[in-house]
Amino acid sequence: MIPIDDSPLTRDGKVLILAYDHGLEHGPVDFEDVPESADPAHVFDVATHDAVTSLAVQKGIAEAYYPSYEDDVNLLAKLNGTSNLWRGEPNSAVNWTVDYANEVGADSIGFTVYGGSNHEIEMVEEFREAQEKARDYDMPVVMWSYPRGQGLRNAKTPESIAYSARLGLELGADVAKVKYPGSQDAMEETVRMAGKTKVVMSGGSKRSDEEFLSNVKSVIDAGGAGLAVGRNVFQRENPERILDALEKVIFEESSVEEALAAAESAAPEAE
Ligand code: FBP
Repeated sequence: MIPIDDSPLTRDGKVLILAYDHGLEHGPVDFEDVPESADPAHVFDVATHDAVTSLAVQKGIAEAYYPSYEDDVNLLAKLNGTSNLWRGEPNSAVNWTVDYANEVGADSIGFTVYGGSNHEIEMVEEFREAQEKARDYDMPVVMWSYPRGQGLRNAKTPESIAYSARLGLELGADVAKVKYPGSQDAMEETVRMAGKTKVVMSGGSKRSDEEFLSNVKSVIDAGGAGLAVGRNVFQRENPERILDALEKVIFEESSVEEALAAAESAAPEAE
């Protein structure tokens, strides 16, 4: 890993990636609750919020929309990805190169590795190629590190999640994006295993403001660097409000209650 605290991916050493590759990974179902979230321009507008340190998208969306936002949004090029139509052993096609991502204007790259998949070997080799090329451009590398596949009995245990963070360190990721391991203690262990690699929590499916912010708070209290989140932001009617609260929890170390109160006074929730 390389120091990334001066890069556009971080603010005061912390990270808040807005992830928007769901149209590929999950399909239109993720846009049903808030239909305008299917429009990438809407999510690019959301990503102009000060709290967002980068927006993660796939190639097609970057090519089509980033030219209108390059002054206001930092771009994280999510290089690989697979649709939910694929039913095989977990794997992810590499959809663009680091060189091309750089041409499009990316500041950093993201790459999924499914440790435990029967495709782990090829995914790690593809990661190696991208990681080393990213070094030529001083681009931070974020590993979406998800233990998943036939070889794993239980991919969601704290041990598997700590192992996935460790894969990030071992393989040269600057940031490892992992699922929440269920408790602050388990998150502390995950952060410890990641060493100098920063750990961010993957947002997960939509939940209440309190529950979601409490998870984020426990990541920060455990020494994690922040969050890479999609649905818990763009599936809300008022994404700015949750971003206001996230800004408080991640960058100002506020409590959940303080963050919610500040967000409420800035943008009251509709009755
Ligand atoms: P969410 O915050 O919506 O969980 O997004 C994070 C993310 O990693 C996305 O980048 C990706 O599309 C999705 O989760 C993949 O989720 P999964 O493979 O677990 O269904």
